[in-house]
Amino acid sequence: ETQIASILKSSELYPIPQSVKLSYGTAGFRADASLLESTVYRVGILSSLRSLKLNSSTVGLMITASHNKVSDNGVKVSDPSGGMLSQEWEPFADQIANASSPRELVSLIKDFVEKEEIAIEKGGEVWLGRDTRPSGERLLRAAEIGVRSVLGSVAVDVGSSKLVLDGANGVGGLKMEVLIRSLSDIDVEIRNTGRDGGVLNEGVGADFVQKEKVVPLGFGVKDAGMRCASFDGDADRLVYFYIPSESCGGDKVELLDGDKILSLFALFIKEQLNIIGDEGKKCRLGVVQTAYANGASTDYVKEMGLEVVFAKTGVKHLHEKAEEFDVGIYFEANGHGTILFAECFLSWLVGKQKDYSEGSDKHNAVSRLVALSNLINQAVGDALSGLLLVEVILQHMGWSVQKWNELYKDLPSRQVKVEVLDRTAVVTTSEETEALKPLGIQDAINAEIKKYGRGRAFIRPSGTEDVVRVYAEASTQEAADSLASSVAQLVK
Ligand code: NG1
Repeated sequence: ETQIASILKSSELYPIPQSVKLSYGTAGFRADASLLESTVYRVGILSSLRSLKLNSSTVGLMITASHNKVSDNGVKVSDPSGGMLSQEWEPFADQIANASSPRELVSLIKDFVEKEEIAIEKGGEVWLGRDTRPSGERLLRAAEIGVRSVLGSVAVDVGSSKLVLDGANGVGGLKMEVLIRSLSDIDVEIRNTGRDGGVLNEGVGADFVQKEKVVPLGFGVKDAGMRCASFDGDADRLVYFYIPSESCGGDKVELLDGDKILSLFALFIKEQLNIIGDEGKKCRLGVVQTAYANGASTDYVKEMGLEVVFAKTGVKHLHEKAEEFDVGIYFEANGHGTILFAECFLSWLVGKQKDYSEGSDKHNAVSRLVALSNLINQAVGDALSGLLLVEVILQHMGWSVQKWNELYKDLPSRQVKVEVLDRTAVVTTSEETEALKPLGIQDAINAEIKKYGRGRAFIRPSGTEDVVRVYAEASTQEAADSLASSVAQLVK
């Protein structure tokens, strides 16, 4: 039942175009790229089933229209041998590609699964690839959703996917242009370099994208589904985002902020320590966040078994606390952070690199951690090294930005700033989560918080602008907005 519901739900996203009949031709389906999303999504489902039929062996799904014109695209499936999909499955491909409704699609799949005696429980594995056609990213995403709508099946993006970077019209974009010339296996398109007259941090950059949760200038629906990132003006902050395909012209983004970057790093490091085994598990891996961290991210890292401590806003405070761990990961929600390795833990790792035999799982895990410690900027976080580490981990996991985003779902939040005559009138506790002055204001804030499910809010004076900042979190966006605005009223 949940399997059927999963396919019904995802197929709603990919309605079939009117009056087009598609057939699995000489080398898969080919058509004008604008007609192919529903077909590629359905071929994703077929590929998962093919993998399941063959004991979860890896099946390939390739998006290309080969020598045809660039506005065309296509999709073909390879069997685990590397050769073309067995011709016996082609009629099924034709049937599902042309199924006129989600119900008909589900019924065709059900009949086929029974006929072929496919055990659906195990989960299949499909590797996704594409050529350089601009429509490829969007179609690859459709394929991924198709593969994963067969519950338990995994889609591995084997690379070639481009990152689009917003340089905030600042120094980071310019330096990134130089850096990528010396790198292989990474394809980055840089926008907002400042050369075309754009203004520093104006409608662009990490702070804008994180606080407003909308696309920066120079980005739009044409980039739907693409993996995008923003630096801030001096390139010490980094956030990722993508434009959801269902946004239909709106300017909203799905934001992957500093908390999500921290969670990805924590997961990767934890995995390597697990591979090292009992000795690895002795490593004190900890996380430092501020009161601005999304509550869902804190829950996520705690569930992973990591220690979480809180520091005052400003990386100098986080850095200090991260130094207390063997490996300390710190990030502000705005995307400023890094990972610190204690000297003695690093020498232990280097020693182990010599002990373990080359090519063994443990040797690989230790080597990955040593490489990570060299890649990341341990002096203080910088967006360039942070971006390279995110890219490497995503490639290692075979993850898309959408898959990464699913680590946990952010609790809706809202930040506003209030201009006041004297911001020093607001005095907070050391963790900045409670206001001690003006007298009575915290009680009033608490009374507001109580009105909302999963409500949380605090105020603090900015250390960089003449404002008092208000942060609010709640179970819906409307509730978070309304809590933020009523707390802002109390500050005025
Ligand atoms: P203030 O203005 O003190 O909130 C802001 C950021 C800090 C830090 C500093 C330095 C927020 C809420 N605050 O500090 O995290 O990045 O600027 O740039 O993002």
